[in-house]
Amino acid sequence: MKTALITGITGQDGSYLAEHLLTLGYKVYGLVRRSSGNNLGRVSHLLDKVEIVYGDLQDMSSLITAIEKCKPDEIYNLAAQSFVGSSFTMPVLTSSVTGLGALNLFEAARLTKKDARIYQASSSEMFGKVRETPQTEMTPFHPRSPYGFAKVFAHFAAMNYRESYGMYICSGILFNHESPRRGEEFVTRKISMGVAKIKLGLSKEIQLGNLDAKRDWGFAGDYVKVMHLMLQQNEPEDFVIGMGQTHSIKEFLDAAFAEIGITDWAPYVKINPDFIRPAEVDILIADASNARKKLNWVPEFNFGDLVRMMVKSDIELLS
Ligand code: NAP
Ligand code: F7E
Repeated sequence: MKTALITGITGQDGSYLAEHLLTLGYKVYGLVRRSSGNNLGRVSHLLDKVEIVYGDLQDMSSLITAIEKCKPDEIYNLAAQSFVGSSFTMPVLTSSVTGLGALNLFEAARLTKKDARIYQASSSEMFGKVRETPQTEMTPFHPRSPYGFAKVFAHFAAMNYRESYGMYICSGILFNHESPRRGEEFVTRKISMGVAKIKLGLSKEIQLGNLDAKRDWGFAGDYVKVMHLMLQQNEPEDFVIGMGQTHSIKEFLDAAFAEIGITDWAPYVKINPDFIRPAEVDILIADASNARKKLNWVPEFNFGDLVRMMVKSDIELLS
């Protein structure tokens, strides 16, 4: 039986990845940080199947203790301050957790379990002001937020630990992936939740920022499978993962409101300048042909399926 340690198990991806690895027969440990409230909501249904170890990416001794305890064959580093908007208001914390935190983990693994295979959650936000379209593994980075530059730091740290110490570390450069478990501050969930509230008469409007930005959106449940595949190759390699299709926020609104029979959503959407960022990533679109070819990765859910799933789930949740 293989053993995996997931940092960020309480997040969107961590919860889907834990389910996936349990299905594959893994012993799963999850690193959880201390909270004054309950941060185990997304994994509450798994608590009798996974083992929780307490620690924080900012505290290297807690990472060393966790790795010594779990002796993982595979480590999935999903923990991060992952919200781009908050990274502008908390740039130092974001750099500390999302950037230096990853380095703490690589160093802890180097010192205690150098042969563990490591997955690093890199991001399409590293491409930022894109230098070419679509983006591949070879596209240069030009991050546009503290979150983006913290991820670039972690990405290059992963590459250097691979090259300097021969460690098996892969970075998945994942484009936006969403689900009914997405945090409510992200635009897709904000829309699916807002549309559900409007449908149920609980709200009259959704307040948003820039509606012209375009993203390559997929389903998180599909994307965690590729994290596992990346750690099963003979040689470690970085991969771009996305659907290869881009949609604007307006197109997401079209599809979400269509689910409740509304074709003209303009009366329900207000622009609030508070949600416009100091710098924007205008358009992202992935060329994931390398992953499709080498990892045989085929996502099950397309853009329409995703929007339908999220709106339906939020209507059920609020009903
Ligand atoms: P998420 O829902 O925001 O989850 C983040 C996780 O990190 C949570 O479990 C959180 O714990 C944990 N965490 C935060 N600070 C921590 C710290 N100091 N020490 C230990 N744990 C900490 O993010 P996600 O959407 O699942 O994304 C997973 C990873 O993929 C992240 O690294 C993200 O940056 C990256 N990524 C995401 C996407 C996407 O579209 N979703 C795309 C590319 C890359 P709490 O529950 O206690 O807050
Ligand atoms: O914004 C625009 C916003 O916050 C998407 C994270 O998982 O994916 C995610 O980062 C777009 C941006 O995601 C609102 O300006 C308009 O252009 O849902 P988001 P993100 O910034 O793309 C990447 C790949 C990650 O790695 C990150 O961890 O939507 N937008 N109005 C808005 N965004 C939000 N949040 N709220 C609005 O009201």
